[in-house]
Amino acid sequence: MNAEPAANDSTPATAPAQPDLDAMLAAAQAPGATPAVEGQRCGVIAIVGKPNVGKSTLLNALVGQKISITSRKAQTTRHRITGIRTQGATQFIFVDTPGFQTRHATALNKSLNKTVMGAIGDVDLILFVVEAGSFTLADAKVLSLFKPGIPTLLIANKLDNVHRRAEIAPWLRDMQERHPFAEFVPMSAKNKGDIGRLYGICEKYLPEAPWWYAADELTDRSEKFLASETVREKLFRFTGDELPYTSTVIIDKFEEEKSKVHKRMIRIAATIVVERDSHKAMIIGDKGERLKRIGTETRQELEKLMDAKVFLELWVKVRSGWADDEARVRSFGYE
Ligand SMILES: Nc1nc2c(ncn2[C@@H]2O[C@H](COP(=O)(O)OP(=O)(O)OP(=O)(O)O)[C@@H](O)[C@H]2O)c(=O)[nH]1
Ligand SMILES: [Mg+2]
Repeated sequence: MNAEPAANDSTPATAPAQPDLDAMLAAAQAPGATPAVEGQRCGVIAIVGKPNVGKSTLLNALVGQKISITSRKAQTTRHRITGIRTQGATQFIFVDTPGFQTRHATALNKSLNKTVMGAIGDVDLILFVVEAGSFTLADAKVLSLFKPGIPTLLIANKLDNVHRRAEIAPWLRDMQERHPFAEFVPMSAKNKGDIGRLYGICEKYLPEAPWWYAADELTDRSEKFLASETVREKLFRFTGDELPYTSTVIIDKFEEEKSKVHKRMIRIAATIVVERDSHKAMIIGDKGERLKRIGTETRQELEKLMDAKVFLELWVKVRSGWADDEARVRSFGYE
C-alpha cells in the first residue's frame, strides 16, 4: 500500500482529495526535493577491491539472494551490479564492481577499471575488500583510487582461511597506518553472523533519505542480464584456467511465451564468444558433453531464479582478438 500524505486540516471531510498539481510539478523539477519519509534511511555502498577477494560473494550474502556470479577465478564480475536490501526503515543499495585490473592493459580490462572508477565516485560508503592478513601491490593500487571524504571500511574477508588469528592484530595496526579507515571489519562473507553484524555497521553511514526502490526489489539488473551472467558463471566453473579471460556471452533471444502448462515460460538463445578455435573445442568438449553440462546447469539455476520453465539454446562462436578490440568490447555490452 502506498503512504498517503496526511489530509490538510482545513479540507472539509466530504471534499474529494485533489492532487496539488503545482506542488507535484515543482517537486518533480527540483532534484533532490522529494520530502524524506520520516525515519527512512537510504544510501549507496560500493564494494571494491582487487580481483577474487570475495566482493560478489559478499554482495549476494548481503542481499540474501544470488544476483552476482562468483567463481574461484579472477575477472568474474565485469559490470557494476546493484543489489538492494530493505530492512526495517533502511534501504541499503550495494554496488558490486569488477576486481580492479592491474596486470594487462587490454581494452576489456580498461573497460572493467572504468566501471570501478565510475562506481566509487558518488557513494555514501565504500567497503574496501581485502583478504585478511594480506595486503599486496594490487590492493594498494585500489586504495589509491579512493577520494578523501567518503568513509571507507576495511573488510578483512576470508578470515576463516586465517589459521593464526594472533597475526591479525599486528596486521590491522599496519593497515591503520596506511589509510584513515572509518572501521575495521575482520569477517567471512560465508558467515551469517558476520553479515548480520555488517548491516549494523553500514547502517550508521547511510543518510536519512527516502528509499530509491520498492521494498521487495533485489536488483536493478534485468532477467536477460542475469541469464547471460549465469551462462558465464557455468562457463567459468566448468572450464580450465585459460578460458575465462577470453570469453564472453551474448544473449541473442530472450522471449517470454504464453503457456497453458507453465506459469511462466522463457525461451533463451545465447552465444558464447571466444578468441580461438581451440577454446571453442574446449567448451564443446568430448561429444558436446561440456557444453551440454553448461547448458543444463544454467537452465536449472535460471528456472529457480525466475520461477519459470526455461528453454535454453547455446552456441559457441570464435571472434579472434575481441577482448583487445575496443569497438567489439563495447558492442558486447561493456562500458
Ligand atoms: N574461504 C572463503 N572463501 C571465500 C569467502 N568469500 C569468498 N570466497 C571465495 O573466493 C572466491 C572468489 O569469490 P568472488 O566473490 O567471485 O570474488 P570477487 O572479488 O567478486 O572476484 P572478481 O569478480 O573476479 O573480482 C570464490 O571461490 C568464493 O567462494 C570467504 O569469506 N571465505
Ligand atoms: Mg565479483
